[in-house]
Amino acid sequence: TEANAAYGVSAKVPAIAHPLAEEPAEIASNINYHAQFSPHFSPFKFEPEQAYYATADSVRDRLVQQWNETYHHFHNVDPKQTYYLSMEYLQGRALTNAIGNLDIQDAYGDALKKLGHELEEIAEQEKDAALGNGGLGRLASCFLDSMATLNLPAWGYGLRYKYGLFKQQITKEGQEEIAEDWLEKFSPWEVVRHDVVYPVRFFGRVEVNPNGSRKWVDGEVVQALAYDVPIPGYKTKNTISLRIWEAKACAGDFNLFQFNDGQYEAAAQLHSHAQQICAVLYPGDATENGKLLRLKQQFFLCSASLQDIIFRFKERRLGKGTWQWSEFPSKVAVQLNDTHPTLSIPELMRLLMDDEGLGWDEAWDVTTRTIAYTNHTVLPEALEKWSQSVMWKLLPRHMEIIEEIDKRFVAMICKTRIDLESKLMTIRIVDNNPQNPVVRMANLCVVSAHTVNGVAQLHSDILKSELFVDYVSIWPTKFQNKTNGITPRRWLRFCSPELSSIITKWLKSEQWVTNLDQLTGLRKFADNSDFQAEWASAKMANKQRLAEYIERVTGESIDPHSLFDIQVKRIHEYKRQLLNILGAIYRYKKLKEMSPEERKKTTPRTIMIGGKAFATYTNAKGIVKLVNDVGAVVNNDPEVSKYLKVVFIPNYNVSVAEMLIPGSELSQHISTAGMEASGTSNMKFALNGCLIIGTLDGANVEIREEIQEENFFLFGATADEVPRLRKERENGLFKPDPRFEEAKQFIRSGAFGSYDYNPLLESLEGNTGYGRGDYFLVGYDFPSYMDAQAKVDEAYKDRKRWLKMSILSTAGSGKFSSDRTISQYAKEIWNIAECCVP
Ligand code: GPQ
Repeated sequence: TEANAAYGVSAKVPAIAHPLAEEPAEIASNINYHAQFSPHFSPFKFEPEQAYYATADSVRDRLVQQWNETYHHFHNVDPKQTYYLSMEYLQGRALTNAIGNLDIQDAYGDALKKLGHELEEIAEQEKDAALGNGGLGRLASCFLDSMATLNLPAWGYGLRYKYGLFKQQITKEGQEEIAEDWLEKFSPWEVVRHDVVYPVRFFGRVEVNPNGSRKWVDGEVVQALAYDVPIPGYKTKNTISLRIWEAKACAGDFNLFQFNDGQYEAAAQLHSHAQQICAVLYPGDATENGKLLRLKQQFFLCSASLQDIIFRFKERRLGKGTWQWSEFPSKVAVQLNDTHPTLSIPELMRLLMDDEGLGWDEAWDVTTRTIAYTNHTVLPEALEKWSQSVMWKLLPRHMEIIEEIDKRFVAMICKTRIDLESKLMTIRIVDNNPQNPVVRMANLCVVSAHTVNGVAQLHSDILKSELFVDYVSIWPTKFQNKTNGITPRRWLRFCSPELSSIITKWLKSEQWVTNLDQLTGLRKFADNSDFQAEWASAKMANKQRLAEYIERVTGESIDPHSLFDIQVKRIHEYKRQLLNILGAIYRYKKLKEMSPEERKKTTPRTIMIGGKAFATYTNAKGIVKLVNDVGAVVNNDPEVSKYLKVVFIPNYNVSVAEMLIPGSELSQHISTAGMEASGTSNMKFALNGCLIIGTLDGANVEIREEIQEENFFLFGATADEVPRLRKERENGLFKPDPRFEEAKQFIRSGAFGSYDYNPLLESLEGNTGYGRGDYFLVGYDFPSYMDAQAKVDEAYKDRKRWLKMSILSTAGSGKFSSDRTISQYAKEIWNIAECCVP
């Protein structure tokens, strides 16, 4: 105990290893044990940071035990297993989630108190693991949580980027990007598997053997080293793996001769090539070099993961004597998260043919029965196309295989579907346009995968009726819908303990956490004034917590009694943050024109906007700048700032979302109809009793169906009207609403400073061309948006009505659990069943 005191830890708490302790006193001594015997810092310190790492080490002990058991159980049972391949995972923080899923929050809270710390405070020490950009990456993380919770045999594969998504700083110039070193100290949530290493080749050439077989040789070989992150299920032993690959040079690649000769850089050249691969999430692809690196990353993920999957298949089958390749698809399901891991298709073909000796037909049968593809966008600029010359250079054998797949597809069309011959230009995989010969990755996926799915009903319908319409006529049963979902653990149970305990109390059960449909049981209390009062006080506590956060990070003090109106997501023109800010500008102008008496009758609002802009996306950066400039004027206007504030929330990420969403009352999901594949934050807000103002786009359509139309503030054109509206605009037939003109004119007048907003304003003008003739229809939707906002203001004045709508939003959100989504994937695409660790 004297030593403890010397470490700054309470002398009353001994340092003893109790890896699976239940009692707070024992947990405290276990944390204390890690503080001393798993040292990461100099002794004599036990500040929140040291306490965080010691607590994480102690929680990890438990996870490792469950994790090993899960690994062995899957190995012994040898069920069909799913492998989710994704270039992105937005895991956020792990400590609170792990403690919550292990159901040990009270004991850990008490234990830390004994050590002089608060659990919430030390949890804030953790850096977000931001190995993703936005919705697609966060979806992958929610899916892992559901796979573990549903006891499914499933793993995730990804890349271990050294620098994840950049940190956003707001300066006078607008957004500035700063490298975010999430591994700066280290992550306690990963385990390096020194025994799991695979070679991954780049460049080189194809060698043809006398027997006609082909082999990829020479070039550069990099090692893929596995790091595993444990993913615990909620209140179950099952703990699955997210395996992320790191690139390493081979030991022999270091040229000692050159080094001793003083040529330090040349000596380490192959090392630095290897390091570049996992250096940064999605490096800018504006240059040829950038493109090559992104393609290298994609192939690195595919090749390492498939070698590992094949190794495990053989290992488990060998225990049973032998294996047949035809059994592979009954043991392995591979899900491609968008086209980013498309190279899995030719890589699996190559491994089967060139390494395992299968013929084309057999390899093709195995590959196509194994792989399924999820599409996440219909935006043309986001559909991946890779230059054929880059592909030939980097992956010569894969290009041969892709050309063969394409050739066979074309032959099949010519033989069986002459009616589609004229469509070949768009539906074949290889586009030989001499100006720009490319490989179309989505086409490769659709031709090769056994199942293709969209991520919301409307999106899946658009895929079938537009983007993939010709393929539907070839393979009518290949296409499915899997409406996205979110994990109710992170996105309600843990991020809003106050609201959660009220829900549990009134439903008299906590089963909603794993059976979210039970939330419908709240509908009968929607008018109950006791329930409403408890609901209102939980929401107020969350608003207050949010207000404190905003004050801390922006210096802006906001009124917790104003309507908290939030739009947080990546900044993109199709998501229309511009519509939001133009609405705010118009509101400000009208408030200025009102008398003080009139102002008092309005509904006070705090409009919060947050999100990151891609570093080279000029208009998105202009939007960030505009929001900040509008905030600077509005918030410092003594006449208005009591009734309106506009706050830009810097560095939006997963842990910021966990703070914002529970405290929000209105959220904006206002994309041009048909453009947002699904959206998933809309689900998080609705689940937290936040009302939605939105268009009939993505999953909004289904959310509105579930929570009833009277509880949703709808506006805007529908997806089927959009093409006609764009045409009309091109033909000069669009007459803008005067309110829209007034808002734009106000910006032009210099009301928000002298920054050059012309490029941004131009994007809303014209018929076509540079301005794109307001391609995203901000002008067309503006009046109905403003009308819907007026309805919001009215509804907020009626407390009881608003609370009822808020309760009904939560009550109607059951469908949007990722447990539902993953169960559907398991049954309808993967054909896998539960494999529960006893
Ligand atoms: N999405 Cl293609 C991304 O976040 N990144 C991407 O590269 C692509 C899609 C989003 C999409 O925009 C949202 O509508 C979806 O809700 C989300 O994927 C998950 O499906």
